[in-house]
Amino acid sequence: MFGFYIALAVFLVVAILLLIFRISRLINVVKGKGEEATSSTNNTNAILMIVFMVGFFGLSAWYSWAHFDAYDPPVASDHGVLTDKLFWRTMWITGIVFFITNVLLFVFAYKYRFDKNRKALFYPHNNKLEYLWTGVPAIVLTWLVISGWMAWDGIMSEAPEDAEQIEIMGYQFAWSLRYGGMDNQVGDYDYRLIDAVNNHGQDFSDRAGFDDFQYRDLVIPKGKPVLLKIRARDVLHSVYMPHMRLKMDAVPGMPTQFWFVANKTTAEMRVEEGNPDFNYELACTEICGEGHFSMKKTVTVLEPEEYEKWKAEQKAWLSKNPEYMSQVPDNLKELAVVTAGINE
Ligand SMILES: [Cu+2]
Repeated sequence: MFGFYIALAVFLVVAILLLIFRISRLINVVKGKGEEATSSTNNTNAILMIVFMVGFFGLSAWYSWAHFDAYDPPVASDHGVLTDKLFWRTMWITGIVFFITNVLLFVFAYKYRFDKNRKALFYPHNNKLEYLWTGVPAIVLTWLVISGWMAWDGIMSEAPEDAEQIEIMGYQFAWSLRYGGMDNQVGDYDYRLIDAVNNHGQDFSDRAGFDDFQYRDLVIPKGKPVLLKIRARDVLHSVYMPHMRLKMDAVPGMPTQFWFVANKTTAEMRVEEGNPDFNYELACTEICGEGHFSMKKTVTVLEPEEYEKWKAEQKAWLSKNPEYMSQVPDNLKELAVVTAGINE
């Protein structure tokens, strides 16, 4: 509500200034004062430049300060620490340059407005200045781009062999999660095998899928690589985990992936934030239809031993849906029964 009042106040001030400006112009036109009219227009414009500058920087500063926690959630992944560092470095450098150049822009527009007694200085060229303002930005930007590129290269590299594989599939309007099970490998799928029960279209000729299980939320271990295998069943969705600094589109027909290492458990973050109700979250960040808002999942980060214990308690999808044994090739049936823990 406070924000609304400020916006309203700014709007009213601008409206009043515009009216004053317009009335004073009209008075000058009626009085037939051409030159004075120009000078009064210039003065009004010059003052508005300063008003806009102060208003713009004031509101930006207020917003950045008041809502800082909302757009800077605490970081909880290894690569997130690195991308945060890159982000803030870039923010400081570009922010300072932005501030200086824009203050100069507005102050100069104010200070050097037309004055019939002042003659402009003709200053066509200066090689030193050209070198300086071409060279310095070129070096700084190259440094920023290359350090960002190297970080991206590391983040997008192949996931380690021992990564926990979890398939996350977006559809209108939810996420569905399939875990790799004890072998950490998510089994193959084929969209043509999707039916009302086999929602991931799991292909039962792949033995890696026999122990796969589904769970309603994302549960991951701390300090261990997790590989999200991302897909979409209908339209474009996007996996977003702000605390993990993770975002990757889920594209129908084009599997994507993202691997990361969480470095703080949910319990640790609850203590750190002083909030016993804290939970990491996963959301869809691609407007994918009218139910987009409901594509949210809780993410639980556990200590590695707790995670292994939780994983061992989960029942393979095949053991919960044994009728799909008919899709398992004959030579793998025995293996499937044992791996999926059917009839235990
Ligand atoms: Cu979505």
